[in-house]
Order: sequence, then C-alpha cells, then structure tokens
Amino acid sequence: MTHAGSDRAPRSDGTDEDDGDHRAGFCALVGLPNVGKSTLLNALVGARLSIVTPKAQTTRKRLRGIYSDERGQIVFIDTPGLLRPRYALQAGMREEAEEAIRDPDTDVLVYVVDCGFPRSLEAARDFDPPSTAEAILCLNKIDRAEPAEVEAWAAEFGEAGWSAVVRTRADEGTGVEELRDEVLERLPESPPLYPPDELSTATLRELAAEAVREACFELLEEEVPYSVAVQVEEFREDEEPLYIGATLHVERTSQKGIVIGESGRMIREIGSRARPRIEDLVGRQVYLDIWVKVLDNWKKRPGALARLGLPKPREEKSR
Ligand SMILES: Nc1nc2c(ncn2[C@@H]2O[C@H](COP(=O)(O)OP(=O)(O)O)[C@@H](O)[C@H]2O)c(=O)[nH]1
Ligand SMILES: [Mg+2]
Repeated sequence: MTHAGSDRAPRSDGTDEDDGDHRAGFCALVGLPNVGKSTLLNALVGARLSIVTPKAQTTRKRLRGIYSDERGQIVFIDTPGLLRPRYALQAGMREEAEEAIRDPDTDVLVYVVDCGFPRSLEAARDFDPPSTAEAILCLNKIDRAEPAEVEAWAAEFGEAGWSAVVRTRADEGTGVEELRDEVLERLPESPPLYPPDELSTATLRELAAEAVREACFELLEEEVPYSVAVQVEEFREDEEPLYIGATLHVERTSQKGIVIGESGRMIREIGSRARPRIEDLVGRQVYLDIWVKVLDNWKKRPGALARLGLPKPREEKSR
C-alpha cells in the first residue's frame, strides 16, 4: 500500500486539516487466557503498559494502548481472556472481553491463539466474529510449534474467511510490525482520536497500580496474587520524588501476613520491583509507599469490586 503523504512530517497538535489518507480507529485484542494478548499490546504500542506474566488471568479489565505514526493511529484494547467464570470478578472479566468484541466502535478484532496450546486453536475455529468488525487471526507463540504446522494453520485459517492471518512471536517482537500494518490498513480514514503523544487512556495512577500488581504476580505464589487488588490513593506530583501511596487489598487475614512477609521483606521486595517500572512510565523518581489491608472476599462481592474500580457482572442475582 502506498501513502501519498507518508513522507510528510507528523503533526503533533492533531489539528491538521489536510489529513489526506490518515487512518484511525479501535482494535481489540481477544482470545483465551495466557495466549499473549498483553505481550502483544505492549509490543504493538512499544511501552510496558499491560501486565504480562506466565500466570493466566492477570488482565482484569480493558486497557487501551495507543500507537501513532504519520500514517495513522491505532487504539489497541487489551482484554481479559475469554474464560468460563467461577466468581463475580471473573464474570465481570468475561463481560469486559465480550463487550470489546461486540462494541460497534471496534473496527478491527485481533483474535490471538497460542501455537503451543491446541485448545486456543480450537477456540479460534469456533469463534464467530461480529459483522461490525474486520477479524484478523494472530498465530502467536510460533516458537512453540513446528514451522510446517504453523504453515498449515495459516493456510487453514486463511481459507476459513479471516480477513488476514499473521504469525507472531510477541515476546521477541517478531511479526508485530506486520500485524500493526494489517490493522492500520483496515481502519477508517479519520484524524487522530487522541493526541499522538499519548500512550494510553489509563491514568498514571492506574498504570502505577498495575505495576504493583505485576510485581505481586511475579513474587507471590498460588492463589495469593489473584487475591490482590491495588489502589493508588495518593499521587503527589508536586513532591520530589513523586510520592505514590498505594493500598494492596487482600481477601483474608492469612494472606496479609504472606504479602508483608517476615519483617516486611516481601512487601519491600514488591515495592522495589514495581518502583523502577513506575519511574519508567512517569519519567521521574518515585517514592512508593504500600499498605496492606484485608477486604474480606472482595473478589466475590460486586460492591467491593465496584469500590476497587474492577469489572463486576452486570446482572448479579441478589443473594
Ligand atoms: N514462547 C513464547 N511465549 C510468549 C509469547 N508471547 C507471550 N509469551 C508469554 O506468554 C505468557 C502469557 O502472556 P500474556 O501476554 O500475559 O498473555 P495474556 O493472558 O493473553 O495477556 C507470558 O509468560 C509471556 O511472556 C511468544 O510468542 N512465545
Ligand atoms: Mg493479559
């Protein structure tokens, strides 16, 4: 595809009237848990916005990452994995993903599969894309299958009516540029939707809270990180270093002890992992203060989920 104006200097004020063939729109990344959606979002945007861990179900709500160049702007939407919900938080997570799929504003849908996870290929075969969006199939984790197999799947899905099939290895950035190009050329002509220097619609507070949660997933075991919700209560930009006060909510008293650790060792380790990541995002030094509190069974209580700003099921039956 050629761009008449591609050698034109990018405008940063977003008020360019001569937009030519500039494109802009929304692209949702969807698929089963753990297939690499958040890794892709970060690679596509070129910033560490979304939590990536080897553990499934770490993404709890939609997160927007924005990519802009002189050809156009893509607002990528990372979503929770399409899982079978077992409690209120998971029901809300599932609805988050489904809303992104059905949303008439979603121009392009990227359905992500893990080449080393047969069930995700099965799920792609069963997936029924909405008529409102163009659907691209992304064969991710190509390193986890034989090249001949990947080839065969690419042919199979190509014939099955997907608008495009792209092969990626998201953790190393392979194929990411091609995926971005395939998305971009399917977006409508439009001026930028957000200022081109913006990386996300999430606030720095929200991204800081996610960085703390990511450290929890790396350092805490079994069910404990799933029982953690983080809220940034104080974000004092007029102080040097930037002061961030966060509360880490757990579900039970026994978990509080684990998260704090012997003589506070664990909570200090969580803080020292999260802090440099937050500093990268805000571009300055950060003082991070973390408190641990018990919020009984918050994952199962729609009221608590709402208080924490987490998705809750829309039609919760009264109990
Ligand atoms: N081998 C391999 N691992 C990957 C690739 N892409 C992502 N991962 C890993 O897969 C795990 C899950 O990734 P994540 O992005 O959190 O998946 P999500 O649940 O779909 O958002 C992480 O450990 C990633 O590092 C890939 O292309 N190859
Ligand atoms: Mg994720």
